[in-house]
Amino acid sequence: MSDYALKVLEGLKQRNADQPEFIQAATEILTTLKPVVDRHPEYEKAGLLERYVEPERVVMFRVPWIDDEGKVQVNRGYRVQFNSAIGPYKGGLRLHPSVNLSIIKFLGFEQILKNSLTGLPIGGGKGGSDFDPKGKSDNEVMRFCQSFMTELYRYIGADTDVPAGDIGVGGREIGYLYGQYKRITGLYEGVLTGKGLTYGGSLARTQATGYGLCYFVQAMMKANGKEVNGSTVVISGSGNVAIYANEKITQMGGKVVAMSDSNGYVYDPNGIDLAVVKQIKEVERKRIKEYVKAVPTATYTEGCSGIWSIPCDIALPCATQNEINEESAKLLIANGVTAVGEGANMPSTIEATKAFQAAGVLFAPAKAANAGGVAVSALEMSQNSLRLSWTFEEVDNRLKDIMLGIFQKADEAAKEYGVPGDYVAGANIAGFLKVAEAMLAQGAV
Ligand code: NDP
Ligand code: 2IT
Repeated sequence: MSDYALKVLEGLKQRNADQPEFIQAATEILTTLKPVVDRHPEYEKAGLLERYVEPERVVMFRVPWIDDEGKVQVNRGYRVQFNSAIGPYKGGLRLHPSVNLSIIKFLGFEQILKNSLTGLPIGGGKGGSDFDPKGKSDNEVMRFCQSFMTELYRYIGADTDVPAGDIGVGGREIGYLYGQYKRITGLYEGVLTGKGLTYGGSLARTQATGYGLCYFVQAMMKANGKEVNGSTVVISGSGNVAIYANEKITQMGGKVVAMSDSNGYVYDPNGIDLAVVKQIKEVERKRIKEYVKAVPTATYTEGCSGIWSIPCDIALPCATQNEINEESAKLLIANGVTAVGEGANMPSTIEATKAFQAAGVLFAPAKAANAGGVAVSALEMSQNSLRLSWTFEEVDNRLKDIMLGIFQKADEAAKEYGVPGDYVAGANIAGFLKVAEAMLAQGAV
């Protein structure tokens, strides 16, 4: 690593010693930026990396809400506004009991380069809360969302910061958040994306992350003489990203044999029946183990990491961070995996990523491969500004072009900087160059 990047990373580790996920994301990025930093000695004088690793702003706040028994509950809310060099802060909100500052910072940090790769004018941000939506009634979720927005509204806006969904935040939550924002501010504006189609949402946003992941994986495989058609696929998770990755990969001729949730996984050698999964997850909000009641030929196994022991050609981790460790990666490699596409954010540990790359597995890193969601979010912002809605085909075609464009950028940057085929480095470098140039142009801010 260059002396400068190393120095910044060491400083970051000291100042954020209690933030392992943030350190992990920063280590991966700063390590791969060495050749860029070596070529641009002006970055050091401009304190560019020191500024880049420090969020422009972090907001943490109390979220009191009243449960169905009338008792007051309190959660902690976050919004990290990381970098606005190339556009207003943009990134999802996560509701999960594991949420803390380290997780929101790693997600916001990843988002800067992801959003840059889309080619659209969006900066990086992320937010959320340690609220657990599981087992809560619709009214409890609504009261939480209203209270969360009652504090958040003062920091966001269609031209300043535009949140969206992530784990635990889908159409229902975005609706409640939007209603409260409008009520407080009186503004009917594109302050959130992932909105319902009746109030400013974009067609194809629901599908965008999963579909985009498959477009990226297909482009990567094609460039390396391989194809999705005829492959066996394992997808972890059974939420928004996993479901629409399944839908698109199946349309491309792949067969998905396993999906999971945080309790366990189902294996269906005949190919997962996606209609059953959608009914369980999108309509009934139940557990994946219900699948075997509808499809008795399938099997359910407790524990989610076992899913990586199932032989497959393509693995698409679409659940959460660090869900594939080195051991799981080695199991996938031993069973002949040829491509890994990260639908979730940072689902592979650094050791797992290294194992895949050392074994010659085609590896599509999250910030490139899952950028389709935020890309269509940016298209939703465009439509809101235009006061127009595009057709599904129009949005989907733009999504395809954007994902192919991201693959090309990552591929070309990897070649130009001497690491051909390393899409991790390629994506980091291509995303970073645009942000760095914008930061330099705007002076020491
Ligand atoms: P959902 O809430 O719709 O689904 C999340 C899925 O992952 C569920 O199956 C959930 O299981 C599982 N999961 C969540 N946390 C854990 C955990 N700690 N351990 C094991 N499994 C877990 O979220 P999304 O599909 O939207 O998000 C999935 C991933 O994709 C996340 O990493 C997110 O950051 C990333 N992403 C999402 C985008 C989007 O547009 N939604 C865009 C880009 C990336 P359970 O129900 O049991 O909790
Ligand atoms: O991680 C992500 O890119 C998202 N959760 C989507 C963010 C967005 O603004 O659509």
